[in-house]
Amino acid sequence: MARTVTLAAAQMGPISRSEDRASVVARLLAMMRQAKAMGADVVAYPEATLTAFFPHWFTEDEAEVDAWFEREMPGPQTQPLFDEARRLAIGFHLGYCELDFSAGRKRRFNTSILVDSSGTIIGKYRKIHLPGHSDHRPGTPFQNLEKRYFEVGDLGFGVWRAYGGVAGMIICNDRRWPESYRVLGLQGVDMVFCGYNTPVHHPAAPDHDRLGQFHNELSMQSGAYQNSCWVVGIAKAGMEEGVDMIAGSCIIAPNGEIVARATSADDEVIVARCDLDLGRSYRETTFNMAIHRRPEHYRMIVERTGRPDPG
Ligand code: CDT
Repeated sequence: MARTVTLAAAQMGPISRSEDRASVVARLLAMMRQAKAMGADVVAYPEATLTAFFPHWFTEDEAEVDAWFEREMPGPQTQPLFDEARRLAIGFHLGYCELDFSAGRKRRFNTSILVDSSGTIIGKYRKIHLPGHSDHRPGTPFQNLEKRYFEVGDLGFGVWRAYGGVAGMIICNDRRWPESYRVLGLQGVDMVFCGYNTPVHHPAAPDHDRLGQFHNELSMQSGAYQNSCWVVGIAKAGMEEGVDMIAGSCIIAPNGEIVARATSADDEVIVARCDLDLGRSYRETTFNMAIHRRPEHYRMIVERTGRPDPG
């Protein structure tokens, strides 16, 4: 029997610093309804969906930082998303900033979840590759303080049986690292959800700026192709509090082709009907890992040559 699922990416336009959760959730609900009307089984929202991307600003005020985070999921302000998902019978993927006390101390993570069509959380991921810096750099047009505000995720790259296949999550900067997809690919992932907040301008390397959209697609297309899976890239886009963020949300097939792409830098829903067996076709031939992959040789080469001295 054919395994197909209709996936939607709900790109978000900018969120102002003063926009409250109720307003953002209203935007998300509108896109959830639109996705359902377009035939989607699952709607995917970006990284840190519920607020402006605050790691662009420095503060030492703990309470101010905590205000960007969710203490519970669902909480009173996000419960409507879960209720509407159940009413519409649609799954969703949501990125948010998580305040966690389960380890006996306060921890902050850049987190995403998978929710099934009954409104139940079935999977959670905490971002592993945190970009940027932890020190204050006041001379730059904006900062990238993820290393200051988040801990490295402690849940690994997991997969879950969901939406008719096997689903996994990565978050933004993770998409630039082949290991992220490979760990999921080794677990037979069919679809990977990846929300992102990516500025057009890279203050530490402005010569990269003109290639931002190319690198976005290059990373996700190669991740999809080399791991025989669908990848859904979901942007927070547009001019947000003076920071221009790339758009280009897209849905990528296991053959590496982009099959749907956003055309705006605002709230926009795109959908694609995804044949999960297209992934199986690549996984059983070109990228049959059991037959063709040679991990013992990768280890031997590293052991023999050691780590090159960067000079
Ligand atoms: N949010 C996030 O991870 N952003 C980073 C910016 C790094 S600049 C290359 C990203 O990889 O898009």
